[in-house]
Amino acid sequence: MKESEPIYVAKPSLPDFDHFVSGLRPIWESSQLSNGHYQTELEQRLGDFLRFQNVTVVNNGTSALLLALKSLCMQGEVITTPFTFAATTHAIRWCGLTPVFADINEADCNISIEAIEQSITKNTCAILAVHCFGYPCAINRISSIAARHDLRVVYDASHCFGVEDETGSIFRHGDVSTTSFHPTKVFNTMEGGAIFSSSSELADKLRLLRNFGIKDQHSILYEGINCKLSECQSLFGILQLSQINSLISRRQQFYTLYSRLLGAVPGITLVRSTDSSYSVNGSYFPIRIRPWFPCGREELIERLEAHNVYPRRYFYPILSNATPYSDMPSASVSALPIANAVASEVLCLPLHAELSVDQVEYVCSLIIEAAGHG
Ligand code: T4K
Repeated sequence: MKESEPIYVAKPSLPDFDHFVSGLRPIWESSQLSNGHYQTELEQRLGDFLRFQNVTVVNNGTSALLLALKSLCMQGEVITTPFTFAATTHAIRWCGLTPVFADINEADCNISIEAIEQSITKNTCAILAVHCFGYPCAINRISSIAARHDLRVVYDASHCFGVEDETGSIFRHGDVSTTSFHPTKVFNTMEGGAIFSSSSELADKLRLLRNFGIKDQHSILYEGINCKLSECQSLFGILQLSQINSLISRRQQFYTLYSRLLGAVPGITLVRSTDSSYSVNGSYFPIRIRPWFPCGREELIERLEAHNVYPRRYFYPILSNATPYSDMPSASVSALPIANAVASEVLCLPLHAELSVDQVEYVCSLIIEAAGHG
């Protein structure tokens, strides 16, 4: 394998360039750059693909979280995971709510049910759980806790495009689920995101919220904001959607190959889903570098980077250790032993549809070599 070509943790797949250029013509001819029909068409096509119609597309996954939380009109504490991307926790604060961190499971890195239950107070209004790495949370158990305590449930499903069980998309769960269409994600619109609502009324409200809350020329119903997806990006998404099944199956192929090559390497633990009823979309390939691996995570990263392989420490630092949150009582290291341990060991290996089998084998060979020559 040619060593000179960098292998990044992620690489976006692009639609056919000529199709994109010819799709731009109606945008040019109409001068409708935003608030146009491609945004609506993308929502409809996503709804058809996902077999779930209450879709509101927005300009990124962070906006999706902000609008989702805002749409539920809540006050108080939101129980959430510290093991996530910064956007999850920031969105809670930006909506004037208080994040309360709960620890995670060792196996799949999702929020722990027991920790959720221990964190509930009279001020709790919601649970914001992340299906981390595309692995589903304990959805049924979270629903029953929420029903018992009258809490709203928001899922940050940013890693979950294409994850489904035999009855449908994972996006249909919770009061609201959100996702990201960033270039590093399974499905991308350059920048973008979407919100999936439990009712068509909520989806309609979210469409108003994304456009300043303006209903028509005479009425402004909500204190909304501008989170619209541009027409060019919507077009990009429509074209990307036509190839998504083959992109997901390439990711799944590489996920399986990584699992086979690294599954038995001493000192490497694969982070896996514990719920086999959902498909794996191959959005990430997270491993943990355990203390008995011959070198530490940082040295392994150095070795890989020296060979032009660029994995990422998703998620490190965890949000409970980040400056805006580290003073909160729920952020103490002793309250979050598993999240802290996992964050110090986790490493996401390159996984995207543009890889080749040779590249995956090459990355694994470097790790196997490090395992033998510590
Ligand atoms: N919730 C969760 C659980 C999330 O994971 C995220 C985003 C969000 C919410 C918020 O969604 P957005 O508002 O972002 O839509 C990345 C992404 O910026 C972020 O979207 C993502 N999660 C997070 C897990 O990872 P970085 O800083 O590690 O990515 P970056 O830009 O360094 O890209 C990584 C690699 O991908 C690069 O080394 C090369 C490649 N790349 C990247 C871009 C942007 C490309 O080849 N082309 C590109 O255009 O944060």
